[in-house]
Amino acid sequence: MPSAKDSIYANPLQEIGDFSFDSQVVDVFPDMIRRSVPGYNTIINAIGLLTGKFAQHDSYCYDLGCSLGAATLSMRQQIEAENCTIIAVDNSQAMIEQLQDNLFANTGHVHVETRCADVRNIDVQRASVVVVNFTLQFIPLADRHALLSKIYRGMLPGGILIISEKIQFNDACQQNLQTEMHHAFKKAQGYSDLEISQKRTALENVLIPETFAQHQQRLLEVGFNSAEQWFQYFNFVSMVALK
Ligand code: GEK
Repeated sequence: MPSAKDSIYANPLQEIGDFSFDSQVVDVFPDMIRRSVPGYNTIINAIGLLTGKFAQHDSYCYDLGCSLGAATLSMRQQIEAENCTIIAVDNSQAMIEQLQDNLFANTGHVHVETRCADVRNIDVQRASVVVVNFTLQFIPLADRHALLSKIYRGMLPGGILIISEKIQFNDACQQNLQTEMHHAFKKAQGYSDLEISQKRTALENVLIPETFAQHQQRLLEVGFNSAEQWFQYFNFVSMVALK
């Protein structure tokens, strides 16, 4: 997906409001996420490979917090199971509208249904694959358990949940090191110190990271047989949980 360059935080802002997924963000989103999330492309590719293995006949594959559909398109490419539908959900109207254009330009044999909705309000059913790629971190802490429990209950036996998150660390030295290295990653991608610091302020009350242990414990609590990390690049991880 071609994208305009992200320069939203390049100039000093009088007041930095909370980050939101509006049309200004949509226009630069592919560039923004690739230059901000270490390992993003690797994770998107792996989501396709895992979906190819786990998608079952007569089932649904969900992409929750799908943004412009990078994971959806990767899943679509790899699904061989018959009668499998991808359900792509995001509560940003601007994201869903652009996703619909992206899907129009992408031909694939797997049907994709888009929904503009809050992931907390949708039904999950007959799911063989559920992807929550950097979305849970934007859900209020108090709602995360209920959301994952609903996902678990809506999954078929043998199903997989792929969940990627920015994480934090209990150990202060690790927290400082991994944060510093994430900023080094962003600088190497061309972001200035001002852009990094203004974006951090905008995300402060919006993106709430947890530790890997908290994620793992919750996934086991809601019922998954196992939950492990398959990828980490500084303070960004991707996990797989099996039903
Ligand atoms: C990707 N998965 O490219 N309900 C629905 N959508 C939500 C909610 C909610 N309650 N809260 C946030 N979102 C994508 C990247 S971006 C991650 C995901 C990032 C949506 C929000 O509108 C946005 O599109 C997405 O979750 C998070 O693989 O920008 O760091």
